[in-house]
Amino acid sequence: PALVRELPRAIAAGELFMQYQPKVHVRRQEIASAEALVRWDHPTRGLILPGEFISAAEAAGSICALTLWCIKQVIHDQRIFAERGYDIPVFVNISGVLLADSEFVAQVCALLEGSSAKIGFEITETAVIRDPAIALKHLQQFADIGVPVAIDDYGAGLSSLAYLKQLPASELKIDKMFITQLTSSNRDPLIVRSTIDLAHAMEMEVTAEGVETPAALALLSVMGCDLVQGYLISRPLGRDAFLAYVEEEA
Ligand code: G
Ligand code: G
Ligand code: NA
Ligand code: MN
Repeated sequence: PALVRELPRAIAAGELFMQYQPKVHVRRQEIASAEALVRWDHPTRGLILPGEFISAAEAAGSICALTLWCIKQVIHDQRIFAERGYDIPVFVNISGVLLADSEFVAQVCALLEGSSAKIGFEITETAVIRDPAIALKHLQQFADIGVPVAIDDYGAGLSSLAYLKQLPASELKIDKMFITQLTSSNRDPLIVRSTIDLAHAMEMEVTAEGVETPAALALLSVMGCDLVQGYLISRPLGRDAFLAYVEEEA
């Protein structure tokens, strides 16, 4: 509880920063987009990962301010990528709490509508379950202003085909729990292959998260997976290290 009360101060003091993890297009072998992940460089505790403060921020009511800061920071960093000639869409994680928050959605739409920033959102299906009608309305508003939505951690939570059927999403991210043992498990390849086929039938791109080995990448390629993300390709990197990665790959 003490930690999350420090968030407003931390934001003002510039202790938060974003890391970027590339998502690579398998067939084209080029970077397609990146996922933005927030980190907190705390003056006494050192580096704190979002697992330690996001759910507390949701409970404390500071997730809206935190997420707006993240989006603005990503827009800022993306402009630096663009100045170097790299036009890279960046996906920001959005908590379920915020999908029910009309004020948040209005502020985000005001920020992004008519802007040249290429921001997408990653949401989990669990996020939609709280109040599906409102969440779907808000997701449609994002779609209407050209903000792509990716379904995150697919298969790991309370996945329901009833939600998949309705969500206006253009990308499905298969949870890393099905990928990290892809080539040593009997069932994971069956689940992954059928999920890829299902997503393609619904005209969605598929990302595999947690790709850690060349063998997994090779199998995903055969299965027709569109995008890969994971330690094999790159860990999440700070802005300058990410830019160096992008320049190296170009
Ligand atoms: O690298 P990693 O520890 O960052 O991510 C842990 C979890 O934190 C992931 O589930 C990720 O989606 C979430 N996360 C990372 N950054 C953000 C953020 O800016 N907002 C929200 N809501 N979740 C985030
Ligand atoms: O819930 P979400 O998918 O947003 O969480 C992403 C989390 O997965 C982050 O903590 C990120 O650092 C981590 N991650 C990214 N790539 C890999 C990987 O290849 N293997 C593992 N185990 N974790 C990864
Ligand atoms: Na995510
Ligand atoms: Mn995920």
